[in-house]
Amino acid sequence: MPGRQFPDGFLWGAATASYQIEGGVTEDGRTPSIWDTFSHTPGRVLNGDTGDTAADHYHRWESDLGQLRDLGLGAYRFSLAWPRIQPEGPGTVDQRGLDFYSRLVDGLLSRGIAPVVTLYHWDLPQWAEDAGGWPARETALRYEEYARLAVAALGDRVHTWTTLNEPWCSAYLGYASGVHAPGRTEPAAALAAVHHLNLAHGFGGRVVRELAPKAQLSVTLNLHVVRPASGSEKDLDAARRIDAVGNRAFLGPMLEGAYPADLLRDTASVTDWAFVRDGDEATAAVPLDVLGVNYYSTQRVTAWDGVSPRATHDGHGKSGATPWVGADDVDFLPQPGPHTAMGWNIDPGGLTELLVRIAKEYPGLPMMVTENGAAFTDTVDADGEIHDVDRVEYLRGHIEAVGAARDAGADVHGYFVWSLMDNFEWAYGFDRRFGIIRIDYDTQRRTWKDSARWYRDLVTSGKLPG
Ligand code: IFM
Repeated sequence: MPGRQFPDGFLWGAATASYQIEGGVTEDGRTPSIWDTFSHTPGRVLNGDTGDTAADHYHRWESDLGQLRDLGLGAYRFSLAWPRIQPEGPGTVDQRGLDFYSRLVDGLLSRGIAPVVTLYHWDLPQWAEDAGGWPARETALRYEEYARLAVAALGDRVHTWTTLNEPWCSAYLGYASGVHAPGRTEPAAALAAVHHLNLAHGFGGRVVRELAPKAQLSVTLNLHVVRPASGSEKDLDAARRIDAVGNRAFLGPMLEGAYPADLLRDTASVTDWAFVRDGDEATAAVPLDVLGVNYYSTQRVTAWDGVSPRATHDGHGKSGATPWVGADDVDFLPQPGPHTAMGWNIDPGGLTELLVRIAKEYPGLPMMVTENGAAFTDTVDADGEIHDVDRVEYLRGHIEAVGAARDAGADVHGYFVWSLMDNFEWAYGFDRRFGIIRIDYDTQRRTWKDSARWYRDLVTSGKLPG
């Protein structure tokens, strides 16, 4: 089989996030984030796991950079921990936090690896939550101040600045279903959080333009591929509602400068959106150089009759609270397999569909797949090897899907595997492993899985074997 060749210049990378790998949570002045508080609250995270040590990257970052180099990667996507940079609150800065990331950026550059930096990947300082969190406008202003410190320190040494990672999760899992930190179940607050995240994105984007004019500006969204269970009007409307609250609540303000009218209508019984002030949507629409797209699986929805038992309700919190604010009448159907260890269905075609949709709706907008990968129950053989064939097949299928989207005209110029290494998988703790490098959490030993070798061969040749 001939195989697919990706062009020179296609950016191959791996991704991580601060709270998921760093550990060192009390070092060099760092104060708690909402995830420290949440993970230390009994019952919130599987097995009571916390990010206190995680993959100990805070101490092992140099050898981890060696792993990236050995993998032959062109880029590394990681996030900055806001509570390292402003541990004591607004108006303060801790140089030790900035210096840590500055060393990381220089270490990447000296190895020929482009730094792709996310400013916010969910570790809100606890002090910001105590002042109201994302439902409060103040948090967007505080975020701007933090972004200014980070971008002033790292500036154009960063290849791509990403303002936010998956604001859908921050808003709806954090404030509606409560399965993520800070664990609140307040639907109206979740919609206010949506808006203040959009606003923070705009503020952060302006800061990047001003202080790092040569860097690329980006945001990463986890866009949902939602399919109606049938062609009935009701099911089509269920899919539309999920698309509105899940996708267009961000795409609208960020790329079109306005919230979609149907979203405002669907959620009118929850909030009047009075927190949106004149000029906010225009602020959120800061022009992007590249859109980051995270993709894992697809969803199938139907209109719920309000009487029959629900099939499943994706992302419901323990209290039964839904993340899908304003869409209570939508039910999520079980998806046919195969599934990953997260219970997510494997559907590479959904990635092609998503990238082609965005290309059609926003012509000329370059994209990168900033996360894609899978958790599987890895086994370590007697000789210490991890033959994760299922992960290799997952990656192969999805990278082929990126190629297919490119063939169909989508301008996708990068792909980042999630994740470089096993890490703290939020509410699932260390139980779910997404890494192409295994972490032994007892010894902190790093071991390449077969998928790491397979990915190295791909990125060094640019060729997806047929
Ligand atoms: O681990 C997360 C990551 O932090 C954000 N995107 C999805 C991944 C897998 O759940």
